[in-house]
Amino acid sequence: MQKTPISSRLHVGIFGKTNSGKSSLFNAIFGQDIAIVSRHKGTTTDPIIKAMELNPFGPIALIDTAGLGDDTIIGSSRIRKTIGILSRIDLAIYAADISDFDKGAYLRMLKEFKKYKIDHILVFTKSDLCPREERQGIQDLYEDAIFTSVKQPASIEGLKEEIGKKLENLEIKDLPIIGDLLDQSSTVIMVVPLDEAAPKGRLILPQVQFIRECLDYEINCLVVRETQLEGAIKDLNKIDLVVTDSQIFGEVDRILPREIPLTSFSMLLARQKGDLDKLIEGASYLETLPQGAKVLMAEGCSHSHTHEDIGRVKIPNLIKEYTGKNLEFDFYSGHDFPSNLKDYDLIVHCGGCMLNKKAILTRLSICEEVGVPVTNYGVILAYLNGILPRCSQIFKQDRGLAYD
Ligand SMILES: Nc1nc2c(ncn2[C@@H]2O[C@H](COP(=O)(O)OP(=O)(O)O)[C@@H](O)[C@H]2O)c(=O)[nH]1
Ligand code: SF4
Ligand SMILES: [Mg+2]
Repeated sequence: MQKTPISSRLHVGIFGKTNSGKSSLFNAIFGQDIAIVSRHKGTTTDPIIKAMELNPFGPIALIDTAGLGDDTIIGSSRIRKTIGILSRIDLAIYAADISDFDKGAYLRMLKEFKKYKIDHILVFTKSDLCPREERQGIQDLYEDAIFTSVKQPASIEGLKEEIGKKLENLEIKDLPIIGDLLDQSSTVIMVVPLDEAAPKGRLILPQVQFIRECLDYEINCLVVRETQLEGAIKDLNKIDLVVTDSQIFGEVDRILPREIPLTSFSMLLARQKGDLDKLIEGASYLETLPQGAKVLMAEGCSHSHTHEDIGRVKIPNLIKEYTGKNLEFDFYSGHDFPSNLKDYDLIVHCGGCMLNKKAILTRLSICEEVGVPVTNYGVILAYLNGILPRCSQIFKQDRGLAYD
């Protein structure tokens, strides 16, 4: 079976001061020695991220970070990376050395967790080094804390159980891609262009996930190229939805009779992983962009060779043509966001297929905080093709579920 991609896993990050036992905890939870454990401070330099099964919860991504409170010079760049991880994680573990607890450092980190809306578990590590009475005193003060020792496997199992419980209760859960939008036995046509951007001999991950979900929810799914679409429409008695790649929106919209609902993979993914309403609202700002406005094209990762020209060439050209304005475009890719977001009038983000839901939501709320409208590639392409209302219709039907 295909492994759950990192971007679909809930992310759990381990934080704390250097030498507090973070890497030891990471290895113990993971069940293998991956991170380097050392008596010397600052051994873990870059965050380590590993996919694992947390039984019985399911697939997660576990992250070991470099310590905070490091007084060496390289420490500061490590601290930036550690803080950068906060924008991606769903749950934090704060590792505090029981024999050297720094309450101030814990409270400072707690502020960061609050800022990024992250629930956390306080873990007192190395509890084998602490006399029973002393431990009791700490337990009285921090009732929810967990005590671990890598020398006592049962304590690690207890922590894993607590992680599972916290994750179960998280509000951030991925919606299905399609399963909650259509009834069982509905029929959906999926249009996949085999242009030069399509990888040889296979489908891309969101397409595979889509088909798998149709099977899970017992939705009938027919996969066609755009050249087969007309024939497929004639052959089928009933079509409940057509889902297309947004690159061929215009063509599919022309072929498809009005009464058949249409949407795109990117809109389905935007709803699953982000805030579709906010992205739709963002696209409408195209109407009010002033002459000389600055637009940021932001990509979630730097390995987007297959669709490089969409963000760098196609969408900017379409926007210029649509608005008739002289606009300035900047391009940015990577895990962080640039610090000068305020300088922009509009941010157009990629689909974020390599980002987890928390990372996307953090990016959207950063845009909101600085007051810059944000939309994404799929939504803006629908808007520019004049078919956004048609493509968002399917999300507006109130099915008594998360979206109305
Ligand atoms: N006795 C004891 N030592 C531990 C435990 N966990 C970590 N250590 C030791 O604490 C030191 C720092 O551990 P490490 O995991 O590298 O800390 P990090 O800098 O926070 O990643 C190492 O010498 C570990 O062997 C524990 O549960 N019990
Ligand atoms: S959509 Fe964004 S995150 Fe996905 S491959 Fe392209 S640039 Fe990377
Ligand atoms: Mg370490």
